[in-house]
Amino acid sequence: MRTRILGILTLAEDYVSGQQLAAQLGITRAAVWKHIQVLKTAGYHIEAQPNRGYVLRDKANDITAEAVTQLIKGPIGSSFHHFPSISSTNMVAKDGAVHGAAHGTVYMAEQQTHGRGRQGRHWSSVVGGLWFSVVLRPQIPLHQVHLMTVLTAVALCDSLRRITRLPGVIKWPNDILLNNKKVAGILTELTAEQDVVDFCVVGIGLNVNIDDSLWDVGVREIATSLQMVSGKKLDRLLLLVAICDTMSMWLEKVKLEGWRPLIQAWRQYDITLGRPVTVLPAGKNTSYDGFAVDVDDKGALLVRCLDGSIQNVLAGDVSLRIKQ
Ligand code: BTX
Repeated sequence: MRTRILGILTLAEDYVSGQQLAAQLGITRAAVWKHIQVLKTAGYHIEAQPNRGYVLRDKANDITAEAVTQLIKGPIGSSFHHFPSISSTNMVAKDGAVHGAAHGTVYMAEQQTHGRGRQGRHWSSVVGGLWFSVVLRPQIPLHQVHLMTVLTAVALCDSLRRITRLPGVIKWPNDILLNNKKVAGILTELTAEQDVVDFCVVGIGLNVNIDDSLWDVGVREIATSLQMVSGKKLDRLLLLVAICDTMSMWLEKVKLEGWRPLIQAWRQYDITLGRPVTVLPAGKNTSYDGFAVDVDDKGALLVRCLDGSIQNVLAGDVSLRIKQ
């Protein structure tokens, strides 16, 4: 609810009345007032004027463990570790998980010196982005772990739409694109015992307030940031809390209703389906062409090959290139 209030105030040009907020959110004006008090305690500069309503003055807020844990509703992020600079949040989160970090613990850094992508690739992590990793103990069989990447990608797209109105889409399995350029990436790593996932660490890299002059030429050609697309600086705290809460919401929904609603949401966001693709299996030099037809209940992409056979392509095993 608080992130929704912040979302409305962030996008508003002027004061928003308590009545308007209450009507839009389906809560009472007194409840709106209470949420605003918590937001102020978390550091948001919200001004209230009788007869006019509320206005958010500083639209970007510092990320601190106190502010995050005050705003977070679900288990993801309820334990939060914040570092100015570390090697890789995935590495620190894996170490934390090995030493017993609880489900939902988040490790975040303002910058990473050795940010990692899949298959040992480098992930540029300069100041201004959101670089964080979530420890998950989802109690699922090993063959379903790819669905954690799917869940995170859906939560990212949901949050981007809600907070920024930017139409992020998923390029299977782990890229979020805006204007055909990569705005976010997801790196899922796991430890399993006897076919059951002990824990997995989902690393999320989201380019928020980054100017492309900070990137190497190679990254500049394929990447974008929310600031570059929207033309303004965005509130990283609000985005972080929205992503964590949306992940919590989807994990709960999956527990109650199974994977189907998640896969349906994924289908709406994915731009890979129905497109010709080139699949490059991990560690191989030869690729094959096909047509992305669907995703199955393990999170595998189903690719119809040129000979008509169907290949199940699992996240982490392949790179996909969408032909223009
Ligand atoms: P990936 O292997 O799909 O993408 C890596 C590729 O993306 C690189 O080879 C480069 O071409 C490009 N790239 C590098 N940096 C950026 C950037 N900032 N924006 C867009 N494109 C870029 C994607 O792997 C998974 C990335 C996960 C990153 C998070 S950050 C928090 C956590 N900690 C950590 O070390 N990794 C994860």
